[in-house]
Amino acid sequence: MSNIFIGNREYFPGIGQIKFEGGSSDNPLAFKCYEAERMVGAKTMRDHLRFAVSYWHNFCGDGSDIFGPGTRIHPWSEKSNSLDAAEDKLDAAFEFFTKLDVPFYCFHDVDLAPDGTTVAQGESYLSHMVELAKVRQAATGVQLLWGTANVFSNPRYMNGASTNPNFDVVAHAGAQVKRSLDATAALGGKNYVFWGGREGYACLFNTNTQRELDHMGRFLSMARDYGRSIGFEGAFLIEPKPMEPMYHQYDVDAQTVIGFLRRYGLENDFKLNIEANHATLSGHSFAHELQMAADAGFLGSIDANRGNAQNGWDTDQFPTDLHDTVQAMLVVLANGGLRSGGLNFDAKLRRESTSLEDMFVAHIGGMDCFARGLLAANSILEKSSLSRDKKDRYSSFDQGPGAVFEAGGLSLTDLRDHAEIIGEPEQVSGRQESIENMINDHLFRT
Ligand code: XUL
Ligand code: CO
Repeated sequence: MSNIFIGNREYFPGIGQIKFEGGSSDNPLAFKCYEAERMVGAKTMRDHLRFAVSYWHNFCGDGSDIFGPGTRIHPWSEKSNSLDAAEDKLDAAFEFFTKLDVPFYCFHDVDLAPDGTTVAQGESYLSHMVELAKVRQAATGVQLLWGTANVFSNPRYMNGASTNPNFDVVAHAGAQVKRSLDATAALGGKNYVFWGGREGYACLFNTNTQRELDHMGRFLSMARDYGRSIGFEGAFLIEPKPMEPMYHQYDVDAQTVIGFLRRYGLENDFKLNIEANHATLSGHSFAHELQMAADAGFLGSIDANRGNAQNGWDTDQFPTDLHDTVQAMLVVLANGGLRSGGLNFDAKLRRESTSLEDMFVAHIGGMDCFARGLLAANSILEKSSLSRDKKDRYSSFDQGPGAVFEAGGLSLTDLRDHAEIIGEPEQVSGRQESIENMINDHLFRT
């Protein structure tokens, strides 16, 4: 990948190519563990982790929150014409991707191009920006992990997008998803994401949940059919989240979404994009959500971030918790990797982190955190007895009546008769503490 910036302005002066310097380096602008070409098992770190930078948090978000305006000044947002500003933002984004040396990025339609005041104008702005992005992708080798439509910010979506009670709003959501699918396909996107930001309700009294869920199923089928008709071959991904902004969102968690996809016949084209902070919002752990998705064959991609143990909202902090990343990478490795998915940092700087350098530092920390998680998980799988012990724990189902039970060959009466014959089962320790200690031992060996 060449380290270039296109256009006539450097947006991150003084910051060069971020390099691997190893664990003894004190340089905040260097990788301590992530070494893109290092082999871990059969693949490089780059191919295992497939890192992506999110367009919205870095190049659009400026630190504003509901209590106050932004705190970061973006040199790419100076132009008053919104299309000119979008072009500058694109140059800044590709400079950032290449200096950080990430293979992928992700965007919403309105991150890349201004929304426009009519459907046709929005389409033409987006296709203009797609042509520019295409040139920059070709020049740098950075690829699109996924595209998506922002069908939750515009006030028209206050009661939902595909689940809106007003068909006219559903049609606008269709127009936006169509243009976003066009953009994603044109840029060779590996996946297309649906996060149902306002697909849910604020008040059950005024909501026909059955009809809204049917509408969402219909809408997603139409999007799938359109995507396939224009040659998009990637995976469609649903990103579960239980709440925020709505009181209740339909895509609560992995198991809920998998049930929904099967109910509406979408299981062959759709997978899940699991976000760490959404997992904890739904009362689960990040690893739990990954495991549920992987078990059912629905693990598509990951939005990497973390929440905050003290608050109950989506803080979208950069991942720094090694236990989280080890557990996540154990699931990913056992799954045989992320395939067309990747690790997208759906994470934002704190409002108080006001320097543009902080953007690099935050990503470097997140990348090192997942690289350490990868090394520890790989070491656990290769050198410890974890996989074998887990398998042995279920050995009573590998032969004899246990195997017949799994195959569906026993009745409830057969279970009763077996219980009477064997008497009280032998007690077997789950050895949780021993496993937890072993995981820490491997973490500090990497
Ligand atoms: C919101 C969220 C989104 C999706 C894409 O919580 O995670 O940024 O990832 O719309
Ligand atoms: Co997300």
